[in-house]
Amino acid sequence: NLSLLPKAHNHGDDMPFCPKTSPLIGGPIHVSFPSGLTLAEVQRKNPLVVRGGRYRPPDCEARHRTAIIIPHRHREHHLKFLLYYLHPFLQRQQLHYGIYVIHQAGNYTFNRAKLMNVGFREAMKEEDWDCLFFHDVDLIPEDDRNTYICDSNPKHAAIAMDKFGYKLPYKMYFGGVSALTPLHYLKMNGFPNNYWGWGGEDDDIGVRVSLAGMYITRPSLKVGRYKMIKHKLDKGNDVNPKRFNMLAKTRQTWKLDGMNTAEYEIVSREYQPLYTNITVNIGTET
Ligand code: BGN
Repeated sequence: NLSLLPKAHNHGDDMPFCPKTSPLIGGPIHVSFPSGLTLAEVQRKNPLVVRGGRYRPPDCEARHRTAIIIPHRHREHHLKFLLYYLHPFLQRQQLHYGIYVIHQAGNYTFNRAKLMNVGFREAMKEEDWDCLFFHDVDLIPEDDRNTYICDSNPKHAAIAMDKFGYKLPYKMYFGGVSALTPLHYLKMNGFPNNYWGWGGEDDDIGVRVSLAGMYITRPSLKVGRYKMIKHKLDKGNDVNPKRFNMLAKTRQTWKLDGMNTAEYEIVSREYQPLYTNITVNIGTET
């Protein structure tokens, strides 16, 4: 009797598409940071997440394939909370998704934007993602309706962060969390490789969007809400004093520096239960 055989999770032709709006999403999420939380606990709560932090809805064919790219160094504590919230959040949205942590090797000054270039290239080698979310490790989305899918133009998702009083700090702000399709990303030659340390790289990226003939879309203030996990400026991520000069030149530099010139060496690629960890040597300032 065939009907007694266990039903394999089959992603063949016979699965219906997921509904356009997931029936599983709610509204605001209450975000707190439970002490004593462990990655093992997060794993236990997300039994359908497979090696490398990948997931596909079990009963329907996802309409969207989203990669989350998280630049990282010495923030294991933040990463744990982000994974705790992000996995169930993305599953409620019925996405096919994967989480990539891009870990900068060594102790040289941090370079957030270059790590994003690494994440883009390495993630696209693995799967045909149709949307990439470039995500700071310390920002937790606070509303289920903040859908992690791409728009027809680059999207700035972190429009309302608690540390800025749930408002945009300035009109051109493009920091925290943004979402681009591979086409958007390549059209603007990715992100700059030469912003070492804190500040300015997100503004440069915002300028690239418009220089490449695109514009920034945003969710509503009510939906694009994020809680930031409090922290001090990290060691190895000093404020970049060159950022003003560099920003003034983006128009001259964006085609000469970016995805087309990103050079790096992969140190390791580990498929952890809740994320893919790519450790990379991105060199130093020249
Ligand atoms: C801005 C920074 C951004 C940062 C936001 C929010 C600069 C460039 C000089 C104009 N930009 O001032 O990188 O994300 O604050 O903290 O420093």
